Amino acid sequence: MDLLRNIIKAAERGRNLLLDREIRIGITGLSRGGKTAFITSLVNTISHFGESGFNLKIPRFRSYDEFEICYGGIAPARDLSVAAFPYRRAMEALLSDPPRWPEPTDGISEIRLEIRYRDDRWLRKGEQRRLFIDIWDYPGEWLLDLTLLNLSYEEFSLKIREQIDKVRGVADPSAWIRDGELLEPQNTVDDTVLNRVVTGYTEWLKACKSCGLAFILPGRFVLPGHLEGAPILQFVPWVWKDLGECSDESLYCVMASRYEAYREQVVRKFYRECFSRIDRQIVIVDCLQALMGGRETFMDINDTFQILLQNFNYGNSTWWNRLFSPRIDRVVFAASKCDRATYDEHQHLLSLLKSMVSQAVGVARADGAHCEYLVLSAISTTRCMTVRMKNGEDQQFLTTDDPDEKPFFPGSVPDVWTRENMDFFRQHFRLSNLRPLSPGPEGVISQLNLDVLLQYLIGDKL
Ligand SMILES: Nc1nc2c(ncn2[C@@H]2O[C@H](COP(=O)(O)OP(=O)(O)OP(=O)(O)O)[C@@H](O)[C@H]2O)c(=O)[nH]1
Ligand SMILES: [Mg+2]
Repeated sequence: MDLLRNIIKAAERGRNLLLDREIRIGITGLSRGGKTAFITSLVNTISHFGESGFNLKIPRFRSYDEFEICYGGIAPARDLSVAAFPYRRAMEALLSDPPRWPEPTDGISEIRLEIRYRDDRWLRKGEQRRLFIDIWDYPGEWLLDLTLLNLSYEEFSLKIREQIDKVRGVADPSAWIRDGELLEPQNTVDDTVLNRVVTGYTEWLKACKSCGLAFILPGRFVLPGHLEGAPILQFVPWVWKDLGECSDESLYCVMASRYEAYREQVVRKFYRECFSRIDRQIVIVDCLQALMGGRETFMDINDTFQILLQNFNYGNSTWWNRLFSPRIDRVVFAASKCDRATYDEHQHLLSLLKSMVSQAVGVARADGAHCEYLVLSAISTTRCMTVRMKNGEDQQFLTTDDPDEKPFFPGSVPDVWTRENMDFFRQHFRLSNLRPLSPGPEGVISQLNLDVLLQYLIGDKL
């Protein structure tokens, strides 16, 4: 019976794919980058599809009117074994008084959206059709683990050794490295010493994270989820003197085999669940935060995304490879949280984004994917207004919902990153963590450029 059900499910999926009725969008973003806010905003916008006058709120999603979209909403779950994306909880937080941000994510969740529209293809003219959109959310800390998919334990250790040298100035690793000198790699495991080194290594990763660095590996060390305390997390990269032969029971081999188990049972499973069959991708980058973190953070993010994107399949998508070997044919690189700058600074923010992900874009383009850039605010905290000053010049300011907050100019965004620009930005830009604007009685989240994104990501799929 189960077999029959699986066959029917597979056939249904094949049919949906062939008719382009299903699209899987991969959201790629580091921890606190804005993934959950983005998914919440996307679900919110799509849930209002079909309401009278809603087209005026998303004017640059041209396909909306062209295909007479008449409905959008959350569809029944695709996979009953995966947690549902907590959309209702996120909306409750935004609708509370004062509005709150959705909680940080601590596990994998999934949501399936449905859009109904009119088919204009000649054989089916006028018929109503449906497009399903599948999206996954996950803790940003786990994303980087994908870079481990192709690294052996030795290569992983080497990467961390290089990273130590790069970031020594901002996050000091000397404590766990000193403790690690007591490890005896050729002897059997001494759990007490190993435990201390693992704890020290984890503390160092957390320190790197709090400095805004992106290269935090393995991700489950800082956010273990249900693996808290499991032996699969009891290893560290070998960054001490080179070794000769080790027996299978030796500490070194045990750590290597735990790393292998982590790679296969944790990382590969995560990849399969969230990324293995995606058609379109959005790469979310919090450029302003990275700029605040200084040169190391900024460079680190560029390197990190470049390494990360090497783990995805890019290229032209044909019906054949959609079915058997899906590829990502469109990628959007989005500078998130752009509402923290005035509109006239968005062009600079865009240039900054381009320079920041230049290497990563190269990876996707080289394989034939089409790439776009945009600035995005998934859940705005401000409105931008223009004021005519005494000297006759126009100046833009930001306002919020907070009556105690006067209109303010947060500062200029540099269009190229040099050390001087970065220092100036860090000293003068006001990068505050403001409350989200209330979605109001209509329950529509205030966002910027989501319509442009929708046109690019799904406009051609209707
Ligand atoms: N101004 C502004 N801030 C935002 C926006 N989106 C997110 N933020 C801020 O960024 C924080 C993190 O956003 P999330 O969406 O939770 O980030 P995430 O990528 O899901 O983070 P993890 O779940 O930790 O991986 C929020 O709590 C807000 O403070 C936005 O569009 N504008
Ligand atoms: Mg999240």
